[in-house]
Amino acid sequence: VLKGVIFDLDGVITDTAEFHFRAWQDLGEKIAIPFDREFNEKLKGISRMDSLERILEHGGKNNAYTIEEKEALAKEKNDDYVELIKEITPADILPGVKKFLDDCLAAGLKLGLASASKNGPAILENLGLTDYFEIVVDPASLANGKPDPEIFLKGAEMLGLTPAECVGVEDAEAGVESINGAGMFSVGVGTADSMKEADMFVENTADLDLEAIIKAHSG
Ligand code: B16
Ligand code: MG
Repeated sequence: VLKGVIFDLDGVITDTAEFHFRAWQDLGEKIAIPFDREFNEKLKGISRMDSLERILEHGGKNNAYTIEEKEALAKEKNDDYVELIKEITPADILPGVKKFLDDCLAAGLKLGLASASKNGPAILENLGLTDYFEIVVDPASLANGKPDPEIFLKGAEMLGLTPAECVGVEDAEAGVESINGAGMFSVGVGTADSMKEADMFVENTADLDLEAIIKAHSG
């Protein structure tokens, strides 16, 4: 029986991908590693430090910086990003998400957040959604980021539920892999191709339908 829903944040509840993209691109220009939107797709759901590693590898500069220098670069990107997300308001909640969250609560489901973002709580606050979530997994508490299952396993544990009693909602391939690895039913938001590993998918958040999900989960 479905008792909980664990959500990814970026790309599912709100679209901060554009802000991440702008902040990483600014940093990329400073260190002479240009990249486009297509490359940016590979950074979705990936932690801050792992994202930086991927960018450096993309520019053939994996060994160009010390750990301290990398930490300074990651901080520079985050300072930039934190400024950008101050603009977020409840109007930035993705289509249909508010209704879906209300439907979940009305059905007595517990809600959790499993975002790789250390800025998750601040973003929920700006969106006016803090009170919807019983728990937020602290990504700093994890040994391994997505695609490792740890974040979704921890979310279920914090809700006091088994993975089988939860569904996970994700827009990133690394995120779907994480949900599946946790032994949880995965709901993808994206194209048929990018969400081919998900147990079910919708193309748009507006199509998230709790009844359909409950049916498929008990399937
Ligand atoms: P921060 P999600 C992820 O969030 C983003 O998709 C990814 O682009 C970002 O690098 C990561 O959070 C870390 O974010 O730098 O704010 O800690 O999709 O897992 O909600
Ligand atoms: Mg995401």
